[in-house]
Amino acid sequence: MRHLLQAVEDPYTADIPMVDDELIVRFKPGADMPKKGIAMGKGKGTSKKLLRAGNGATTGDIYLVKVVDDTAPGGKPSKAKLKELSGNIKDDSYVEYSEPNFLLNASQATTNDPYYASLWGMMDADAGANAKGAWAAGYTNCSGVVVGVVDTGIQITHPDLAAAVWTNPGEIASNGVDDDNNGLIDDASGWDFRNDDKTPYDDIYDDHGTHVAGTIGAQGNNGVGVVGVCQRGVKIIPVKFMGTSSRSGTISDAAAALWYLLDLKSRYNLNLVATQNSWGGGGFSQTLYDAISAHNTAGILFVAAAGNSAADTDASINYPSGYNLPNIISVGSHAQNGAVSSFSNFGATSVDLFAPGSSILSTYPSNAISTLSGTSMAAPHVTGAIALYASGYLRQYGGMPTAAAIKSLLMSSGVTSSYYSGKSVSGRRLNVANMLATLPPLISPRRWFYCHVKIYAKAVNGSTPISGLSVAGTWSVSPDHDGFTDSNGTFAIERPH
Ligand SMILES: [Ca+2]
Ligand SMILES: [Ca+2]
Ligand SMILES: [Ca+2]
Ligand SMILES: [Ca+2]
Repeated sequence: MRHLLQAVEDPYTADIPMVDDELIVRFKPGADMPKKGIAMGKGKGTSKKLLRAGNGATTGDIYLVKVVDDTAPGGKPSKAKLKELSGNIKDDSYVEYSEPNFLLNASQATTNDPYYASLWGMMDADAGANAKGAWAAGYTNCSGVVVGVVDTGIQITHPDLAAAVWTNPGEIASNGVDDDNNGLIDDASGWDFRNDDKTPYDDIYDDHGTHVAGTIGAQGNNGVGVVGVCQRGVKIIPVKFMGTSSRSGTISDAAAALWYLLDLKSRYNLNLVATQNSWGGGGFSQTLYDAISAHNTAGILFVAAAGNSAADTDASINYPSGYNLPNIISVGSHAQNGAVSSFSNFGATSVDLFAPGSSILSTYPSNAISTLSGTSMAAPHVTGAIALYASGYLRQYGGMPTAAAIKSLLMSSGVTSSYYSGKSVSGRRLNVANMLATLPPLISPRRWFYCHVKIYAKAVNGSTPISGLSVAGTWSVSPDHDGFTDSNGTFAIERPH
């Protein structure tokens, strides 16, 4: 069976999380301690733990083996190196097999991020938006989906954010050349429209955008800081238009940021599903209205903070959340007990829904984390939910959901409460698990491996069914190895992420 599994897919090159310096090794019966030591040594390995003792006659011992790469900083091997070390161990005649120690976190709601328990907005207790429930159903990954964070800058080197920062595929960083010919030199990781330069992070005053970005996509299960609604996979385009101690910007720079994102979407065919806009002020601007309208035409949602004036915005319009455009989602803030936050704007026709915004812990400049409150903190919970749903939909159905369908689902899947009736269009607060529950369930990692074994067994034996297989017909392995088709139709198998 092990050979079938290994042949189906090279796990060391696929996007499958594993402990980067561990292998699981099973020895053959008769391998004594010195022989095991020699075998492990061939892969720069030492015993970390005896996982299961063999019976001595027919089954050998199974060990967790720690390996090191002498040439790498900290001794941590790359995936390619881990594969090489595993192969060296496997080549020893006393070794039955050597395989990766996969991380089975995909369906785990709990992560190892140290401040996980403090993220009430992500939880299923109290009035949390229950991203945890979506994670528990296997939806942790936002791969394939891009969002634009239009804000102050973002600390793109933050250890909990770096993996989520979008990279411009057409731009070579720091060569002084506008490689993709979009008018901006070296816009390798977004752009700073406030200062007209390539650095989307400048100083501590880029705290607001850094915090917002973390709620969307701080890396999960990396042992660092917090976790965003998207535990991994999301790509955030940092588009700075506010800054300095006032965290202020201009309509002209905000519009330029939106035009930039619109161009990137079409230029690179990005699944840019939403922009995150936790800012407001000014009066009606035709320029900004037209820019957001152009995003509407392109199918990009515009998630906007409803504002922090504790005001009824049906009576006094807040911009940009109050523009009358179908792609705008205006988000108010609620507290941990579900009540509308004291500072939050509200409006029966001008605020679409509420989300967690009081005392929200997220990423902060200088590799830190910090607690902030505001509708600014509520909106990115919604943007993260949109990205998580869109990515799940993309994987299940092979295409992106429409902006209108996403907005409709957001509005209908939330939790109702008297707190929100008369104060919002939906009368609801965000519930991420309810959104993702409308997608087909993901299968468990164990089930997935089983299916792959069967696929391979069929593939090497042509059209003749192998005894013991439960599905007959002519199969073909799909290009991404995530599913197969049989003669009776298509049956997709989802790989948990
Ligand atoms: Ca460029
Ligand atoms: Ca360049
Ligand atoms: Ca800058
Ligand atoms: Ca983290």
